[in-house]
Amino acid sequence: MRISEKTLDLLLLLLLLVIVVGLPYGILSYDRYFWPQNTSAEAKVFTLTGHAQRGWILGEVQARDVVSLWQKNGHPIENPVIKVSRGELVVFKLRSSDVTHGFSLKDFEVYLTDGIEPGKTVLVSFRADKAGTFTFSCNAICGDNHQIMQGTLIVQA
Ligand SMILES: [Cu+2]
Repeated sequence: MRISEKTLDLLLLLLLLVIVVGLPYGILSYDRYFWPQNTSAEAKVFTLTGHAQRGWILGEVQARDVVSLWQKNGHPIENPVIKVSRGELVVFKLRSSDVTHGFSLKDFEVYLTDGIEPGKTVLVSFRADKAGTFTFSCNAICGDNHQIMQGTLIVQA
């Protein structure tokens, strides 16, 4: 049996639809697949988004939203302060809204070597086993504000 051109067109259209619909779904399930392995129910999870001018922003922020957020908050750089209790398992979900950033929290031996590329999520976790005030920073030179791209982790006893 000969397949008519119209049928072939329809098949190609269907194939295209499957790809267009399936791709985002595939990416989402990929994200989900990796997520549970790296966390546990008791973990304290924080999302940090890096921005070359704005520094670390608490939460997941898209590049297009950074400027309006910045204008709303006034200050160009307002470093995030994260509070946890001693003994808690802490997970940072690290994102970038623009260029490749890095992450280091020396006091807990957290040090990224591969960087945080835009569009990807890098998970780091550690046990907050000592109380105090600690500084985390960006360890990939990302622009003029790289030196002040920092945040504070407070571990309460
Ligand atoms: Cu950076």
